[in-house]
Amino acid sequence: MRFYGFAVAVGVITLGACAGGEKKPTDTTHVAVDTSTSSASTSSTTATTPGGTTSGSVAPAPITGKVHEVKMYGDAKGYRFEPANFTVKEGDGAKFVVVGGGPHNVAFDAATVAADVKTQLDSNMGTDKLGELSSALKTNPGESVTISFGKIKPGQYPFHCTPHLALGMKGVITVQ
Ligand SMILES: [Cu+2]
Repeated sequence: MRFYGFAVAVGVITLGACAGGEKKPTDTTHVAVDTSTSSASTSSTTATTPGGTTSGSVAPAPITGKVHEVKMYGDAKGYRFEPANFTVKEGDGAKFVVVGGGPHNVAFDAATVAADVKTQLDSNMGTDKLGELSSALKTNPGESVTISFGKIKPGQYPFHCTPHLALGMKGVITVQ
């Protein structure tokens, strides 16, 4: 199998060399380069596949359970979500409402969200976003961000407010 893969790789390189012009005399170099490239090219192919775009097209899963209300404050007591740490069931939703001190938003740190959950969670946040896993900013009291936890696997999902992260405006949603 290893030989087969090697042969294919060499074949590709040879074709590439031919397509590019004369076959170069530095075959040894090409083979050496290719050996290290072949595994890398496999992963780069995966990465190049529009995974982000394709995975981003997963349909949002609607809220089928309870909607938990979270207030977003910025006042003398600081910038905060209330409650900051709460538990929902899969299928529940969370509605984050600006009370004051905006602009606020709701964002998840992509590094803390499993790859297979990220796509669904991002989709469940709707289309009014700053970017992946990051809602739009809401400034006026009463404005809100609603997120569905439909089809979201049980686990802990740390979230924060992008403008006020450094000021400690963050929390953790536990999905049961
Ligand atoms: Cu904020």
